[in-house]
Amino acid sequence: MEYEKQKIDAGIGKKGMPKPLHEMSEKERMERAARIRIGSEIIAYAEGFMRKEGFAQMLPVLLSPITDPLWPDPAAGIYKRLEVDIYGTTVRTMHSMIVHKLVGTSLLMDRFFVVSPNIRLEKPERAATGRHLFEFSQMDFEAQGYSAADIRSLIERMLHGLVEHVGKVMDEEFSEIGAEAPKFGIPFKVYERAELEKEYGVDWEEELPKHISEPAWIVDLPREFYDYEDPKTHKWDNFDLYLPKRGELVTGALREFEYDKMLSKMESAGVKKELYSLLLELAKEGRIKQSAGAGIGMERLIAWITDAPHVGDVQVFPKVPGIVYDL
Ligand code: ASN
Repeated sequence: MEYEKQKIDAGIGKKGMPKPLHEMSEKERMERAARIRIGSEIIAYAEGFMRKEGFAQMLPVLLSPITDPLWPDPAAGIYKRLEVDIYGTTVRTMHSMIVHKLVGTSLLMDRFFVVSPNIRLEKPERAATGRHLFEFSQMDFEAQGYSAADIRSLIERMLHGLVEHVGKVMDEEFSEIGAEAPKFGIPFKVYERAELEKEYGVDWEEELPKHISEPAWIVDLPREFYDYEDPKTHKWDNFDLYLPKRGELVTGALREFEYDKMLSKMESAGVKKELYSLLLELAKEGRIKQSAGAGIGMERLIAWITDAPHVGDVQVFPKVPGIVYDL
């Protein structure tokens, strides 16, 4: 079936969009294959790194009554939420395993990670951003007793080691796509969100990537109930990592764990608290312990390192918002 016919009419042309395998030229297939091989090495390196840091790998959860509300979040662009009834219970396709991470680190083990497939039905007009997908995977991890700064430093070390490693072992693949692994120093620069708003206005997310030449942290971002907000200063102890030209790669934070704070944030954001009753109950009983964690968008990471025009170019079967391919 022609995917052109299936796409939602949002002014999205085929031009510049990742193609399905059967419509690609020999050269395009060679480039896709090189990116997939580099991606495979990137995933293996990142998983190995996390294990060495003492994180246990768990396998992903895909359906659950509880998932990430993705609200309030200035970057949210979901046009539809998927729910289905199974065994008499409504479950949702995974937006992110954030609540699973909070409960898992509180009740089972101090540190774990998961390469987690997430389904987020982004608005079709996001096809053209080159950085949105309706199915993607993030390396999502959480740790007891870590601060937000500890998590940022872990990510810096991982990315630094990662680019050095793939630059060395994936020589041939990089020359096939005519790219080089990015170079940068660590630690990354840290920007306050309020500073960026002053400099670039409310659209700083769009502007910042045009003005940086190395990855940079942005801290203090008002968003979902699970990120920690200082009750006195109202500063949020959370962060995003932004890439030059490409924008957000990572989000993470120190977490809320107290019942009253979570509840009042849900109420003021209009998030349905009934959907989070298990988490609230555990918090009320004092069984949620404070953790910190983050998620790294794997397709975005691979697309950056392999200089791919669109994040869908690093998926064997692209999942571009608004375009439903046969596979
Ligand atoms: N994984 C993110 C985090 O750990 C949350 C998300 O994906 N919305 O903060």
